[in-house]
Amino acid sequence: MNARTKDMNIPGTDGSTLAALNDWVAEVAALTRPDAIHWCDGSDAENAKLVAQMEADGTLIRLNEETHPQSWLHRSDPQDVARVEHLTLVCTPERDDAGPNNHWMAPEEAHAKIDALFDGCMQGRTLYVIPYCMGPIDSPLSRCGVEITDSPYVVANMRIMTRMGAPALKRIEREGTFVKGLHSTGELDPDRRWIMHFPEELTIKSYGSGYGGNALLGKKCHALRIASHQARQEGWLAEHMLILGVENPQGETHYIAAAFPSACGKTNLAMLIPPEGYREAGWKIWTVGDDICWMRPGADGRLYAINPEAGFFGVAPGTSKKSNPNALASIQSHTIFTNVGVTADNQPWWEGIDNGLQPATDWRGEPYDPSVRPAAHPNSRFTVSAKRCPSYSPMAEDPQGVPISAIVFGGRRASLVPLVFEARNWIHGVLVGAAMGSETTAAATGAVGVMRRDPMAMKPFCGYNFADYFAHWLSFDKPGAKLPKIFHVNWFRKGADGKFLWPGFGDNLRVLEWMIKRVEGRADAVQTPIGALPAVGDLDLEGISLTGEAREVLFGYDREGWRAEFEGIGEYLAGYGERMPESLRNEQHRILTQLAG
Ligand code: SAT
Ligand code: MN
Repeated sequence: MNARTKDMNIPGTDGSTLAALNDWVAEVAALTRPDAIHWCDGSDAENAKLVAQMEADGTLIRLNEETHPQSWLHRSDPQDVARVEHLTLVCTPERDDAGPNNHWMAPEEAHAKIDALFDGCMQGRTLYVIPYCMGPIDSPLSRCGVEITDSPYVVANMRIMTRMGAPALKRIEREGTFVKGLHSTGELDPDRRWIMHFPEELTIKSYGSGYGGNALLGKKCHALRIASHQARQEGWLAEHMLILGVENPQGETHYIAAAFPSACGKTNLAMLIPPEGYREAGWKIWTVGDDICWMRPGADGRLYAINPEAGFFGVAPGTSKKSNPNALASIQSHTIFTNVGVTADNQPWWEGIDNGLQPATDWRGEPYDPSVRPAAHPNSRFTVSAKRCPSYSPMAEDPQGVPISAIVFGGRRASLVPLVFEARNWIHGVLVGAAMGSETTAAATGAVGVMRRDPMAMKPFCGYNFADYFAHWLSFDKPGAKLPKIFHVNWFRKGADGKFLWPGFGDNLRVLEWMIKRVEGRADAVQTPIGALPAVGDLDLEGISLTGEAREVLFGYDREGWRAEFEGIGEYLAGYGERMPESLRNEQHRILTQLAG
């Protein structure tokens, strides 16, 4: 315990055998001046106590115990419902190391700004120390961190989303290193809010928000922004990707990692239920993860992936028995719902749940009136353990990870982009990822539905300069590497009437099947400048009917439109200046020339 905390007589700063951890807790306690310090062990008893306390003070509202046992509703501050990208900073000594893709502040200035907010902010509150492990506790691919927070809601969510408590602390003490995450909900004032990252110091500081991606520091802050920086130094990849296993009727399983921006259906794809004909034939989908993927080359040259998370923080609206029965089954019990509506008998309710019930109260706690606001906030969420998911893969707990056969990039594109295409090779695949565009969603504050470049779905999450990030991706292409094939998909193409042309959901397996056959060298494709596209007949479309327009645009490509797109991609890459790898600029140029020729 350091001198200052001893003077202040704050007991409990020495909860670990690791001096570096005790010293940091003491330092934070001296700054934030909590009434008490609690080291989380992750036990059921600890959780029950915290939940009871939150029920008593109204932070959590118990839902219908008969229909939704051990489930709670949390209503956040109405001004605190999504990630705040404009207040999220990467604080590297050199501005260029954060890159044009990040908001930046010099570390010294950033520390001073946020420490002034932390000063005394935990008076009257308890400081919780949360040791956590991202990934299976015994995996060499996993990494640990400690989050300090004054929010019991954060503790309860971190317990579901990470391997939290005593086993994580043991690993941290053995390894001696951990990512430091300091969080306080502060006053929940949007003008006193920052989410700051100090990659060189393996440190995160977050003040003034209790929302998921801003406050559960193991998730986007550690597992993506800080981890992407670590991954670059250590030769691996930290990606905004779901991981799923596709088991064919012969019992062989291929694992696929797929990157889509927030709220573009990663959870739905990760938990896909095969269409009837496929199910009868014996196809199965195994869920490994729905949001984050850490991959590294194995001894055999293939990429092996783990899901660093232990739970799902999924978007509630639109989740139904039809769209995602596995998610719905997962959240029948032991779930924390945030900002959903409730029925008169206290069951959770959201737009698109399609269960025949009606909401009585909206997410603000007011009587439901559809002319005022939707029952559930568009970015309302459920937090649930991955083990509750019927399709959860036993391989998700394998310390060695799963071998990846295909990487998929995708976005929300109403026009131009066909259903699926395959990259020529790794360089082209990296360009496909780098050029990704998508329409914005409610997962971040700001306008919804605006097309923006979101390379590899990492725009809000890459902890360093995108140009260096693309170079890092390219570096995996070396002798002996057996890299996955790279594909691009678009489930969101619309017809002239503004309606989606592809049925999506379970039928997306038809596209995955084609990819796997391509990996195995058993499917045809049509070569075009943008990549290899299936002909309509190359996909199994039995059991669905597509309009003539759908067949034409989902499986075709518009040369003129793509030429304009590639000009835009060229301008986008040029925005990164000299740091942009030459091979990527050459690849863009090569394709543009073909499209123009
Ligand atoms: O809020 S989170 O960042 O955790 C979820 C998301 O936006 O993907
Ligand atoms: Mn996400």
